[in-house]
Amino acid sequence: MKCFWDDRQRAHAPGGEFFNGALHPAAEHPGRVDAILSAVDPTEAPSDFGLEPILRVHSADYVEFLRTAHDQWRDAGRDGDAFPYTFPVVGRRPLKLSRIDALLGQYSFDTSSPIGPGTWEASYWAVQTALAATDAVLGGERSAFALCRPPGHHCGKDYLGGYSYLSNAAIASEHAIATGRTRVAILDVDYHHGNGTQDIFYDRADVAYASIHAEPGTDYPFFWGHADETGSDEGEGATLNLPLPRGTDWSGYGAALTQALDWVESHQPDLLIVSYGADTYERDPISRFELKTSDYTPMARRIAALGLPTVVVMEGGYAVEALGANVAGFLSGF
Ligand code: OKP
Ligand code: ZN
Repeated sequence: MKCFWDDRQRAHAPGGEFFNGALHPAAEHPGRVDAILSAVDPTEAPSDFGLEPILRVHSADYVEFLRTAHDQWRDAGRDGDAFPYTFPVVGRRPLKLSRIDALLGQYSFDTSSPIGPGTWEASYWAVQTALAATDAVLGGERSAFALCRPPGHHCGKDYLGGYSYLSNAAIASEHAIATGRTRVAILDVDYHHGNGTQDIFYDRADVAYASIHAEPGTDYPFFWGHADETGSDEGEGATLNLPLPRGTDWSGYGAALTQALDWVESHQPDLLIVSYGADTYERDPISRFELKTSDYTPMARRIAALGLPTVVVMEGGYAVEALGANVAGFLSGF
């Protein structure tokens, strides 16, 4: 299996994330890729597909904000990473915002996703990595792995959050559609619901989104990922959410996976994108499922058994000591 990686993804190195009333060490840090690279050998570097595929998913004003936010933060005399502190939850409307603090609130939904000097560069190359892996599969490879960081499944067309800034999986999906595929399915097996990916394709039938994740009643991102979120308009029925309780182990997970795989198959996609998070692992520091390292190979085998051209895009996974084995185990199933 071809594995894609670009070293510029290390440029995002948040100093911390804010939750429970305090700044904590960032769970999503460059050490995660060191762990993965110790067990997986990425032989492929992405070429540069430019901004065009990004702008098929994200709004131009959001992209411009992300590209310049840290410079604006510095121009405002601030040190360190840029954080939002005020959010327009009562409704966003097209105001002419200029103050960096207003922009940060407008384009963020949480405080776990700081913008540092290298956030744009890393996010940009994460996207290019996902695009290169997708191109390989569209060109005939059965499967490919995109070692992406920061992850992407929480950010939307015009907002960041959940350690996500650009939607690697959504951009890869749109790239496949733009280059002639008719139907794409995204299977999201990260511990957290991929609210951003869901939001981007919620009203569309051509990109189906299925997710197995922790119940939003107990876990981040809280507001999305309920079983009754099934899509809207033309996309009605093209979203599937399978929330599972904390403590779920392979027996419970495997049953949900059967359901998700049947559903994916029924959509007859030309391409499958797997948003793979290793944070379902039993000792993940921010998650509460009970999967073991030995569960990832059978999990991947069952996905591979669909027989679809498949791009695996890296999302979360924070137990650094086991991350290499969990990712390598998963990939070996293909
Ligand atoms: C990103 B991905 C920590 C609160 C942090 C953010 C979680 C983002 C997960 N207790 N919340 O889906 O792995
Ligand atoms: Zn996650």
